[in-house]
This record gives sequence, C-alpha cells and structure tokens, in this order.
Amino acid sequence: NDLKRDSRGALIVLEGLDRCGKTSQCARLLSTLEGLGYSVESWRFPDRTTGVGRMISSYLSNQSQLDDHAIHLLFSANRWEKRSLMEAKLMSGTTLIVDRYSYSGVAFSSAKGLDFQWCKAPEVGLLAPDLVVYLDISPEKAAERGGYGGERYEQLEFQKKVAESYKKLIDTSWKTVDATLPIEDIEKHLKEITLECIVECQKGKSLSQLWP
Ligand code: NYM
Repeated sequence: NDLKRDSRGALIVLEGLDRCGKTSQCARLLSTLEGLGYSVESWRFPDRTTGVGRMISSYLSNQSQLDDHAIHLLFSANRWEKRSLMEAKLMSGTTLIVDRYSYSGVAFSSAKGLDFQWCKAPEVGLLAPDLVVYLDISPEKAAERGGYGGERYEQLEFQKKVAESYKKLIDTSWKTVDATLPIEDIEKHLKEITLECIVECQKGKSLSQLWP
C-alpha cells in the first residue's frame, strides 16, 4: 500500500552484554519482518568489513594493541562511515535492525574507566534509533551460557562493569526484554514492539540525532 511505499523505515537497535542472545534475535526478527513483506536489513556494529572495521577486528582478537581512546574513536568512526548509507536506506523505506550501536560504544569504553561524557561526544550527530531494545541478562547468567569467544572484553569481571555502564544509559524510551526467557517468547515480544515502532515511523515520526 501507499503508506508502506512512501514512508520511511525504522532504525531499531538491539543492545546487551556479550552472550545475551542479540545476534540470534536479530536474525529471527529479520526473517519475521521479511515474511511480513517489509523491506528490512540486518546491520551490525562493529562492521568489520570496512578498513576501520578491520582495525577494530584485529584489536578485538588481540592481534593489535591500541590506546583506549583511539579504539573508542575507531568504533565511532565505524558508525560515522555508515551514517549516510543508513540515512538513505531509512528514507527509502527500509527498516534496519542493528546489532549494537553507540550505546555499546559508551558502555564498553566507559567500563574501562574512560569518562562517560567524553565517550558520548563522538556519537553526537549520528542517527538516533527509533527504538532501542535492551536484552537484559545478568553478567553471571551470560557467563554460564559459555562460548565467550576469547575476544577482548569477554570476561565476567569486565562484563559486570559493562552492565553498570548500560544502567547509566538506559532511559525510559528503551524497551527492556528479559533475555533469560525462552527464545520464542523473546522473539514474540520483539516482533510486537518492533511492529509498533515501524507503524509510528510510517505515520511520519521524524528521524532525529544523538543524543536526544
Ligand atoms: N564494542 C562494540 C565496543 O567496545 N564498542 C562499540 O562501539 C561496539 C559497537 O565490540 N564485545 C564491543 C562489544 C563486543 C565487541 O561486538 C564485538 P560483537 O557484537 O561481538 O561483534
């Protein structure tokens, strides 16, 4: 219908600790929305396919060392290099399901001890999500799931600090979903809140910028 064709897509971000289940839920949400006939793409940050992304990937796998500030700015630059494409996709009606965004940037870097406001600064002017879903799990439960891949940051003590940083970022506009529920329940919940958000965007909700 006309509404579907002429209106913009929604920018939907999933956030959470490592092993919270974001990546599988993003995949499920993508296929659900595709099945319903929506134009939708699944994105993730860091986007390891770009030049900056390859530097980040090498840092995360401990193949290179970088100053904490420098890697923080690279994560941010990795979002900036995708900003115009992101806006073009949204304006052409495509909904984006994004696995991690600026909130991960702030949560992980400030967990290392970097100043919270300093961490937020390079994100100013990036597109603000229409919906942020926080997949909530305790660091202990996440660690029990095993399969920490051995990348930098994937350790219980550090994840506890990341959880504290996320708590400072969460505001009333976020939707928190209990990440320990059965996978199908999480999926159903995500589908509902996502569809609500897509409808709002179709009705003309305007795209805004960080930090609102
Ligand atoms: N991460 C991710 C950051 O430290 N800053 C960021 O801006 C982003 C987007 O990278 N442990 C961290 C969180 C993860 C790691 O992400 C890689 P993933 O989702 O495991 O590929």
